[in-house]
Amino acid sequence: MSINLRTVYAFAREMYPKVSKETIQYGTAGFRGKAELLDSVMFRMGVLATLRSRFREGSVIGVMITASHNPEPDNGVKLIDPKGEMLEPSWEKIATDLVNVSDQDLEQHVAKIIKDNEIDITSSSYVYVGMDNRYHSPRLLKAVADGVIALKGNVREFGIVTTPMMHFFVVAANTKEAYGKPTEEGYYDKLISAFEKLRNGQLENGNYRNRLIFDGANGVGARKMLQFNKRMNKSLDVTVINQGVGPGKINEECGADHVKVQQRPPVGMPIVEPFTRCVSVDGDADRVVYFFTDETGQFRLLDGDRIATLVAGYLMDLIQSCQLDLRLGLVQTAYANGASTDYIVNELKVPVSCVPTGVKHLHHKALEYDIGIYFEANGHGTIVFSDSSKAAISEAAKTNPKAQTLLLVIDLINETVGDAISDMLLVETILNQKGWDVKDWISSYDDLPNQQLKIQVKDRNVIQTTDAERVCVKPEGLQDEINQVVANYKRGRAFVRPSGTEDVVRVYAEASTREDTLQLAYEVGRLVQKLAGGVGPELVNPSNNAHL
Ligand code: 16G
Ligand code: MG
Repeated sequence: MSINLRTVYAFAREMYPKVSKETIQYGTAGFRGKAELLDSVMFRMGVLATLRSRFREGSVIGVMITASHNPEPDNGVKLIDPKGEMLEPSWEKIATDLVNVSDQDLEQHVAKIIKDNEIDITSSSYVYVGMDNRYHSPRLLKAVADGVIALKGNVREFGIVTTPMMHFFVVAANTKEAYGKPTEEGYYDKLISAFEKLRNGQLENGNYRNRLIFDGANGVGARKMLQFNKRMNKSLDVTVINQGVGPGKINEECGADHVKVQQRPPVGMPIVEPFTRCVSVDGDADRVVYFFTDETGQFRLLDGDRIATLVAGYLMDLIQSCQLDLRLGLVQTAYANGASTDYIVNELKVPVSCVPTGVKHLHHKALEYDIGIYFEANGHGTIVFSDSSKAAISEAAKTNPKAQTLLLVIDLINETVGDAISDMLLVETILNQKGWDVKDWISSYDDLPNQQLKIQVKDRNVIQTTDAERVCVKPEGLQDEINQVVANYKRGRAFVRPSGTEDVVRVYAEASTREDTLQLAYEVGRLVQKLAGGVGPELVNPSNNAHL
């Protein structure tokens, strides 16, 4: 096969010229931005995916087009590595450089990537590409596909799928279908079959009711949940709201991010009995949170920390009853509620590690355990099982029914990445087996009140952190001042970090009371404004406000 790199330049110049002069960066969630600026980025990512596949000796590389929980005008793209992980960090830099070169320099630049990485350009390459349901996604998908074609790679288009489905397809293909069939039906079959076997015809148990409201965020998750419904035959009774067929826009006033950040239900909620289980996923269905309203009408959230603790307790019990000697660990970020960490360490006695924000850090750390559970408080997470733990569980399953249950649980989990629907099916399985409703679930511990702020500064990179973002090392003196402020609050904890997805500094605070939490967040926010070049309006002091 001969490849003429001129073709890449010709495609770029004629069809996907670079329109934006601004430098963009491959961040924690790939490239994100306004959709109209992304055509050239997508084309080049098609080119890069093809090169990456060749670099990885013909393994399938995935490309997902989505802006996740962002508003409708945005879109984005991320690459999926052969084992379903996020793109390797050294290639993030290659990706950033590639999208920022001019059209004129593109041909040379691609030649340099090929040379530097000793890529055999004549070898085969396979790229899978999928997209969310934003109206500009099909146009951007075509640009990715053209990037693959320009370098004579093989491209397979999956149409509208969730992000975790794309990860699943990539792993299924690269394991020669040991993980499942790399098709939409293959994905449904694997999850539904495990779910129904685990339910074993028992649809209700104790306080557990077989009924659920599912907020699809007007995104891909809604469509796919409807597909699950068709195939599940009411083994789970799910009502899907915010289906994306009405005037509502993706993530607007709905979805996991809205529910978690605003701490209130999504639009479109039907009137339901208090304590009805409700679930919100984000636009590409890789995040999930639960919520309900209590008998006084108060909104209550069950976020990623709650899911992590529920799963950790359940798996710990299963392992112990199978008498398996497996190391189970839980991975969180600094955003995990302090009460959840205390509960895991003191009650569940499961070891916890804390890593920087971003799925790749959590996933990587979780791989160190035999069974690694990871969740961000925002609802992104999954569980990974080492090959040796799978072998031990399979062996035990020959005689032990609990180990058989554990094997089905493994099949129910999408280990490749956080998967809102798979996580939800797991939570439903656990609640059903325990005979729990949301009241039982939420009563395992009390969350500490917490508050987040966004602070605008001249340059957010002046903030540098260490110790999984819990300690700020630059600008000098800021951490000392934060420590002094925090010391005044009972169970106080706070940290600051530059966002990886927005041009802001984030502040997190928690303390024993709501008032203290708001005050602590305010004081830390003020410190950031003072010492890290704040440019926004002055923060409002909540204690002054309370007297107004
Ligand atoms: C991205 C990350 C998510 C993280 C969030 C933090 C992935 C796939 N996604 O969405 O894990 O929680 O960024 O955003 O890694 P921030 O840096 O703006 O706070
Ligand atoms: Mg998402």
